[in-house]
Amino acid sequence: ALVKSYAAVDLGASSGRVMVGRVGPDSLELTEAHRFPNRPVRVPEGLRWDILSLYGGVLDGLKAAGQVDSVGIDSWAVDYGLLDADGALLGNPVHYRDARTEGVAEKVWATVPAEQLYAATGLQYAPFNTLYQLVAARGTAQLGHAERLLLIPDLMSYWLTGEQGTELTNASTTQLIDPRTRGWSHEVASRLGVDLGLFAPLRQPGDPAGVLRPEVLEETGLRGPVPVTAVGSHDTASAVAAVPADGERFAYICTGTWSLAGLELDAPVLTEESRAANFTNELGLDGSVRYLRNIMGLWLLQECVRAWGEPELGSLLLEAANAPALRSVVDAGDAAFLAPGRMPERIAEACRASGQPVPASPAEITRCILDSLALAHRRAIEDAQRLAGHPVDVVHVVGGGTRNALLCQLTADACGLPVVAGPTEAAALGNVLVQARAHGLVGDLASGRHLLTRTQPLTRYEPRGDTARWREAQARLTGR
Ligand code: ADP
Ligand code: LRH
Repeated sequence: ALVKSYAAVDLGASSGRVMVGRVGPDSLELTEAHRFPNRPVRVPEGLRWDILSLYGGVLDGLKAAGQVDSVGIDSWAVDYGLLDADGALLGNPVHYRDARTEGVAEKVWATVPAEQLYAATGLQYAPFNTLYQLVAARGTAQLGHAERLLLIPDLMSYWLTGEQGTELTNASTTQLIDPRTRGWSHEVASRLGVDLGLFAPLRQPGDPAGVLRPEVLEETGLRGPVPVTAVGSHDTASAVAAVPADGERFAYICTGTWSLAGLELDAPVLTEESRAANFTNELGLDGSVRYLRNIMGLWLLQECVRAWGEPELGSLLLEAANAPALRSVVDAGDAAFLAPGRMPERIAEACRASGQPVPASPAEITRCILDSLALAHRRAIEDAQRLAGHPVDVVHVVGGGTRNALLCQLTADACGLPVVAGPTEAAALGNVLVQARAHGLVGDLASGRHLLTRTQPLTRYEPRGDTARWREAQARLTGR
């Protein structure tokens, strides 16, 4: 049978990887060619991505992947590189956790009120939305010299091919796209003085995005031509494309550095109630909308583990499983946890401030984090169903957090719904599926998902016990 190979470059906030997907008429096999750390660097001017080291990792990964029929690239959202008139990168891309956007939203809302901004773009408030970053950068020498802005996956694609574009799913995280027309919001841009001419023309997932440059072929040992195919270049768009759901009555949680919890809809929800609940409408494949809330995710644990000197995760999670349940919880949706540093202390402080017992040992703090994440998952999925009028029977958990059985079980318990966990490398699989589809190997979103249910290992967790305990824990945080 005919089998094709696709390289999926997937850059997450904590690691980058190049995966190879082998796709046949009824088969899909994913293997890891190369994985490399993604370590942000703090320089005097702030927190930056080490973009050249990431690009080096991509090249190493393509070399390790060997001959493939196409390459697709996805990464975390919102961040970008600026190019000068010669096409050279101007400085290191700013990390979305950098402090430069503090206080910027208030300035933006003085010109375009938050209600109007939501009605026009459907994007939840997050300090790091590209729009706020661009307003924060106004007047800097770097932005003054910029002729082009490329989002991170588009920048990688440009370096690999020499061709520029702005892929739509990731563009929808800039807060400069109208989710109804799926085109630029000229009004928001002009009222806020953002030059849309900085952006390269929009591309749709599945569009051709050039071929690997001769120098890239030489460095990776690949035989040309190797096409690059635009995929859902926002990692969350790719991950949701690989949710192995059947039908429409499902919620998903993409768990990694973040937890992105919500629904797939066919139209945005732009009500005032939805804005107040901080739900976002990001654009997905085939006219779909990702209606979700950003939750701090395993970032909370990553930062603690870093503070504790990197103890082994497996034994820490075992101890956490035996620690008392729901003793203290924090609001895992709170942007107060966005910045790096002092995470165990910040979590302890939040517990103290809400009058709960203060977790002290790593096991207790880990349990507090996982209970808090499960609680935030519950709340997001409950709110999303209500706000969108879209009930669900099952919660699909994908991403790195599927390795955390305790988190999956607690999420099932908190939601009072079965959790189906897997695939772990969902973003890479969604990336592969869009490439395979562009080359005529798989059909629509639903048939790609069906292929996943037949080929990928999935684990089911049934809800245990009574959701009243979770309601009570929620009341400690919000009184509701
Ligand atoms: P991102 O794409 O945002 O970089 P991932 O989807 O790779 O994130 O998920 C990373 C997270 O997965 C880690 O923070 C960690 O909590 C979890 N994880 C990874 N490996 C394991 C493991 N062996 N056991 C439990 N959790 C794990
Ligand atoms: C996850 C993610 C998420 C964004 C955040 C900046 O990697 O793309 O969807 O909100 O990074």
